[in-house]
Amino acid sequence: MKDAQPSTIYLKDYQAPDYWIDTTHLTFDLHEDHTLVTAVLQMRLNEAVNCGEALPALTLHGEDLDLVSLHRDGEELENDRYQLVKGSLTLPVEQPRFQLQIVTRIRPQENTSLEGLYKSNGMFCTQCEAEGFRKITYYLDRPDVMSVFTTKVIASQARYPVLLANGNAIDRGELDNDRHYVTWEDPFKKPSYLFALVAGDLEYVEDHFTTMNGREVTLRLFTESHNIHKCDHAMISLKKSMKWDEDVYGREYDLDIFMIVAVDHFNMGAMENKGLNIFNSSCVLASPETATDATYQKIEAIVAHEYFHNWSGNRVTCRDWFQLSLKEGFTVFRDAEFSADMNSRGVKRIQDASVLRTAQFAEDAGPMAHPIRPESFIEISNFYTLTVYEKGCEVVRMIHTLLGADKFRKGTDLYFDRHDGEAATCEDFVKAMEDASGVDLTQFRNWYSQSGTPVVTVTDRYEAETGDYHLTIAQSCPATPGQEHKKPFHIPLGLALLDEQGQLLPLNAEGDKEQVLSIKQSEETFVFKGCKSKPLPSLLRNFSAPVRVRYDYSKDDLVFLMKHDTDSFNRWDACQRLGVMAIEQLVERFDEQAEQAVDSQLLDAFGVLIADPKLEHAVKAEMLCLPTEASLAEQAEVIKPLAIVAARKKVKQAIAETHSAALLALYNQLSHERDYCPEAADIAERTLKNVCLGYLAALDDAESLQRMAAQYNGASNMTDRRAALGCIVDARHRDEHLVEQVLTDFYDRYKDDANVMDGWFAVQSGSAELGTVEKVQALMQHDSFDPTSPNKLRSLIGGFTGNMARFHTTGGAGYEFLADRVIELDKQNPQVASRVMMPLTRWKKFEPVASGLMKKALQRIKAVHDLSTDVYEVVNKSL
Ligand code: 0A1
Ligand code: ZN
Repeated sequence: MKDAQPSTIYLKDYQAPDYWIDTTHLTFDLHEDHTLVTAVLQMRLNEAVNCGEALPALTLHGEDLDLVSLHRDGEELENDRYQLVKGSLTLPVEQPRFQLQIVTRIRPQENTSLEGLYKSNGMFCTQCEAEGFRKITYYLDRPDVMSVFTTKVIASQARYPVLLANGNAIDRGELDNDRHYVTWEDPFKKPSYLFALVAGDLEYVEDHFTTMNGREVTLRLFTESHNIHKCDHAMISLKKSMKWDEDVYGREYDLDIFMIVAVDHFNMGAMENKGLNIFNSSCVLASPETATDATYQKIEAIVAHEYFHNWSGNRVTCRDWFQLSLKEGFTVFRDAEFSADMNSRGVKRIQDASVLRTAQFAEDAGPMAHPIRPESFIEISNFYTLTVYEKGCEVVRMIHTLLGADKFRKGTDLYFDRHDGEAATCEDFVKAMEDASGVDLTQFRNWYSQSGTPVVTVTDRYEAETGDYHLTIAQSCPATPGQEHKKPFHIPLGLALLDEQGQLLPLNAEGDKEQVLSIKQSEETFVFKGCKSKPLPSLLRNFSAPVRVRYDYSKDDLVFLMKHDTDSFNRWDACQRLGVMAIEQLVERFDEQAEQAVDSQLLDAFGVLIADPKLEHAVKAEMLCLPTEASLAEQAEVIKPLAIVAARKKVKQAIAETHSAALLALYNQLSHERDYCPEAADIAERTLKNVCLGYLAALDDAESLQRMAAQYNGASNMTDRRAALGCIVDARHRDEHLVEQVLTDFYDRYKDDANVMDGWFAVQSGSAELGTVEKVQALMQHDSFDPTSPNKLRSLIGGFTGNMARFHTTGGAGYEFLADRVIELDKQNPQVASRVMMPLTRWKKFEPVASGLMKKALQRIKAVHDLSTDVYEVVNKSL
């Protein structure tokens, strides 16, 4: 419990701090039942804020701390000289510069929230973003207070041979009682959220990187010894990232050493602590036998993301947490471009746009909708969202599009130059972009302050006599909580026009065949001259803005775009739109229970697609995937979960039956033995092969079952084994015995690997066939289920809540199960509790019965006494 009466914090109330902390000396004395933390802080009045006579009292943040002693300039302050209330320590100040010495006792062993200092599998580690440092010592735990940190870590040599903190190691030695210490010094000023410490029995792999100015950097990746063979991919990814940031942004690494530590218990993916990144082990460890292609790509992206934060986040940090997207949106953009350069650019764009349109659009349409720069919050941990990260990335991408690559680079150079060593704002970023480019971004700033997904409605008219083509573009944005009316956005809209042969038409006198229209008005019309017949518009090319586009495409139009468009994203999108139309048609008449035929145009189009010899494997694989259930739900007016599941399944089956021979031929063509390699071309082949396997599985016959079993048993890598496992589990109605057999086999092979076991839980709880609430409950009791591990909770509970067929099953048992878990988890780990409950917050969009039951489950959570601020905020905003 963080706060008795959770209060709302507003961006408009931001005030600079009264005091700065120039230096921070920390000593951690780590013991088995407690840790003693001694903090020595050199404090200085912030004269810019306080020029009055009296020195303001100093209030430091602190949570769950035992204050052992407090000294100011060497004088001990007894407890009548300071005030200790929940969450803070206030003391009088007599000099503009003074030293504080604060000793606190904390209990990392009992810290289940995984914020601050805690233990994971016997090792000590920290997570301080956003406000975890206050669980370590009393401090100005806010990102605009930047300090030079020195950290001495003392612990048992036998239990914790490795002692790490930020920066460079400057001293080490042995002490009495088998204890030892290492002192670390980080020369760069940083806010407390970037502090990190690790103590454990770890091994490391080491490599080196020579920077563009010839500096040697040691790279070390630490894990428990049994995982040491799984670090290669992360190390390669790190070196690629370091080189890429030099080449593309001119950014060089700045310390002598860069360290990554893998920990099993971690609330998020990873954390960019200065010089000492801490990673969820699932985002760093990989071997061909244990990690899928998707995991390999995730690792590459997250290693890059955290590394890139060294500049976009650490050297230039955020003034306050409302500016979170300043570092996150920008860094996601950087890592997305890195991944696009390392893999298939077209596919990366499709995947990112797909996540955004499915999950971020849903967030923007839900009760927690917020702008990428929120205006208020109760609990900042609830704002590490798809909106701040992914939409924030899209906003930076739009700046890139509007400025062009060269001016964008000038803008980032200016931004880093101007604000190096500072805590900056989103406004500082936009201003640097404007100043460096001369492009006016005044109206563009609405993207930072307005929430909701804009709707761009496009209509057109062709005048045969003149050859003029009129394209009218109107924009609007639905109301969102606290924002009834929106101002028009500045939207870059990628456009091309296709003639009847599928050729791109010149759009202007210069002959450009692609253009980015700069849309600023609520409605505007563009006229294109010299068209011999009515062209077909290719709109929002490369997903040039995070908006919904409405244009009245006929099915013929979509089939035409699928074949002829030169933009991978739009080819894929045409395919998705066709899929949505076909599935929605069945959903609408689901209640009538009448036999309905699947749209023949879709079936024909998929036939052409499967046979297309020229299409890149990776793009073909994406295009062949029908819209997901989640994306269909997002696009539905009212969500009918069971109808969506049934309709989608039926369409998939129809595609499989109509094109079984071609799918099988493609599957066979792609099934050849070779050594595993996580490179783009190989990944694309495996992905396409497994998409085919998925369709063949939908045939639901003995032959395909055999094929899946053969792939499972013969797999030489986890990608193929997992794909087959998923198909087999979903075929449970055919062969229950086989399902049990492969699940047992998988368990026996991987039971000692926590990250692989996450997948074993997820595949069961996420299965339409297997994942009943009773099954999930039983799995929670399984020996390999660790209820204190966020990864396990996410796999099992998250797998289940994403299982549309089962979570929304009649009677609401799934909702009640989730409410029970949230209530229970809230005492243990509020961040995870508030995240897993998100699916319930969408209750208003569901059909009446489901909706009412979801609301009831939320009300039960709301009625609980002493909710954490995390769950309190989400439940109250969603009811
Ligand atoms: N800054 C990290 C994400 C992160 C945020 C919060 C955390 O704990 C509450 C942990 C990690 C990133 O963007 O990767
Ligand atoms: Zn980040």
